[in-house]
Amino acid sequence: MEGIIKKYREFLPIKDDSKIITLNEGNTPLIRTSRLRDYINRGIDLYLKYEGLNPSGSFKDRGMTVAISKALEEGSKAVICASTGNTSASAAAYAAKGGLKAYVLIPKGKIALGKLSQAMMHGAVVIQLDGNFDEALKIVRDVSGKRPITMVNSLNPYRIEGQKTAAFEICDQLGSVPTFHSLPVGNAGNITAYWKGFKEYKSCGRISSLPKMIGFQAEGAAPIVRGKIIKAPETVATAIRIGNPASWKQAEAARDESGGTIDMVSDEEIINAYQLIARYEGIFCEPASAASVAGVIKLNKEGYFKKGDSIVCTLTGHGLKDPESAIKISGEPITLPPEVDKILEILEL
Ligand code: AN7
Repeated sequence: MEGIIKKYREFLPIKDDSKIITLNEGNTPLIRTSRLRDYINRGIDLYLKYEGLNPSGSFKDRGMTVAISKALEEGSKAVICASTGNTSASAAAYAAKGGLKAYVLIPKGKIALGKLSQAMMHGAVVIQLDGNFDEALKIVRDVSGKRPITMVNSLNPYRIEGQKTAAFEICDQLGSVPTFHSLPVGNAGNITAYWKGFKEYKSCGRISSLPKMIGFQAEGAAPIVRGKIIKAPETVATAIRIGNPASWKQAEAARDESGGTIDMVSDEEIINAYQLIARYEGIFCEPASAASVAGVIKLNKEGYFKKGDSIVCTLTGHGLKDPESAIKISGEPITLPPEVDKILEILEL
């Protein structure tokens, strides 16, 4: 099936087939963990939804195919977004495919290199701000009201519509509903979208229960957990370096309606999970994505899960987005002269 719009057409507000812009997003693997599960808790069943395998390398593509298709349907010629990186990469790619002009506002020096390279390669106008994501989003909201340009942040309802299809896919792949669904939380669009998706699948009878939604912010960027706007958010997980999430209330509703929780994890816990996912499961995700697993590790230590619980963690973005973080925590490679003896010495076999 080509892309999430064709696959989940009946759940999406697309009217004009000729305006569908897709890069064949979705249909990402749901991977059952073994070594990572054994490390955390042998009594649970732990799955990773590897959204880094979307065309631009993140879950944003599910929302962007719908947002860009609708922008074209509505006759728009240009799109704009604020971004910690992945939204800008996805918007730039889908705008390129759709022949739309894209403007992206990013916090200077605070987005991972891979994401910046994508936005630039796809021909977006990249505007770096001496400010953070929250300030960039405020400007984008202002500007899109003053000019004929479509905002493609998750305040655009079509983004949420597309992203909810990840919840459908998980139920289809699992053949059931997980006990818990774990996500990193930044601007809180994705947790809102997943909860909407699970609820819609239940109301049309495709599933008979709902998961508990568990979301994780970074300690230095945890407005929902702390109950107040964070003016200067900081975390190694730059994707979720957000102090005033646009979908704050909807995230709280997902948490409360599902009986889940929104908690925070430290940068150290994020980096630890980032490394464990790579070393135990062979899956490379970006630091923000690892917050979902870091959160499960944290709650597990508090005895939150019961024997037999199934947990799906969404790995929102690909590890190659942020090679600098990976290299920084991995230490120096070994340097040797090109001699067999020297290599044999270090093999430890
Ligand atoms: C890898 O690109 O906000 O809670 O501007 O890139 O829906 O915001 C990215 C967010 C998690 C948080 N993981 O999702 C942006 C942006 C990754 C992300 C999130 C983001 P939301």
